[in-house]
Amino acid sequence: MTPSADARPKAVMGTDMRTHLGATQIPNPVLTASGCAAAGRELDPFLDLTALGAVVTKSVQLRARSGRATPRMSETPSGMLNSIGLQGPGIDELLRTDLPWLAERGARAMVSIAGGAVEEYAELATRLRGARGMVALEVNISCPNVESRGEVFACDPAAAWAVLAAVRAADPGVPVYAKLSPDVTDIASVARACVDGGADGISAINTLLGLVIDTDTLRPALAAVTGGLSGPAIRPVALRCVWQIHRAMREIPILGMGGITSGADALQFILAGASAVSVGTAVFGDPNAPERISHELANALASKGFARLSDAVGFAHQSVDFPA
Ligand code: RRO
Repeated sequence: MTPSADARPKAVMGTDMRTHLGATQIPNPVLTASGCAAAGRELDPFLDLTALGAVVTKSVQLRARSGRATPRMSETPSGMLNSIGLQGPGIDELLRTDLPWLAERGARAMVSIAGGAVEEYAELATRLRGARGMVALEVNISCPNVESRGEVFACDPAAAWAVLAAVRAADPGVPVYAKLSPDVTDIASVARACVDGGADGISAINTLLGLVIDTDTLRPALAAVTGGLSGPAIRPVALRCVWQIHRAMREIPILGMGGITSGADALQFILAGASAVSVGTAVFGDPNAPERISHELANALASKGFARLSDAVGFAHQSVDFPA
């Protein structure tokens, strides 16, 4: 249920919530997560899009795509399984309607791009160069619902490097974040390959590959059989990934996500090493969640004595001697 206006927590005066996406400063560390609200219009009646760090748009491809067959969503314990399959209008339509709509409202856009080949990512980055309102690119190399696992570039450091190097060459100036999959043995080595390729930061994590079987039909619940698991069920996995990436590369900014439903959840990601967070699955139950969580996070930071968000980034690593 959406909290009433009066019940919503208000930010404590004086908590400095400013952070960065690459070199670009943003006023609020809470962003939407790609895929849970298209390009933000659905959320507009419920929150002030301009107050968020950025709206992260649904991963866009070169051409429009209808996505996977239905059913393509299934509820799971503390989460959700999806096999949307990159449904979307394609880059032409995003540039023609969605990005101008966000820019006219003064909302910042972090544009998520996805492709089936390195060249497609490069072409998308080229098409988006200088797009009004775009503050960063999120390079989605980890969608679990692609035609073949060979397209999950984030499962192979060399392939991840190649995508990020191509995007960096296509647009040398834009802040670029690589979105990674938790379904790997060593996420820190994939993150390092992305940074070596030219990424400014890391988005962690995408959904985990999962399966639900319907015990009435005795068949998989999703038409595509497998799907991506999101929601609070994956939060400890996401937090572990953020922790490992921060431990490996302390200077690299991380956009943390995975089951964040409250300011306390967001604070965990900040303490693990994220300098911003994305809120995704929570908006299905509470479309005001990103705004609510940003106020709750400010209050949580203030109550722990942090005058600045930046002072809390990675704080939990202090005096922890374990290697990973
Ligand atoms: O569209 C999807 O099926 C999808 C994408 Br692009 C993604 O990155 N993660 C996910 O769980 N679903």
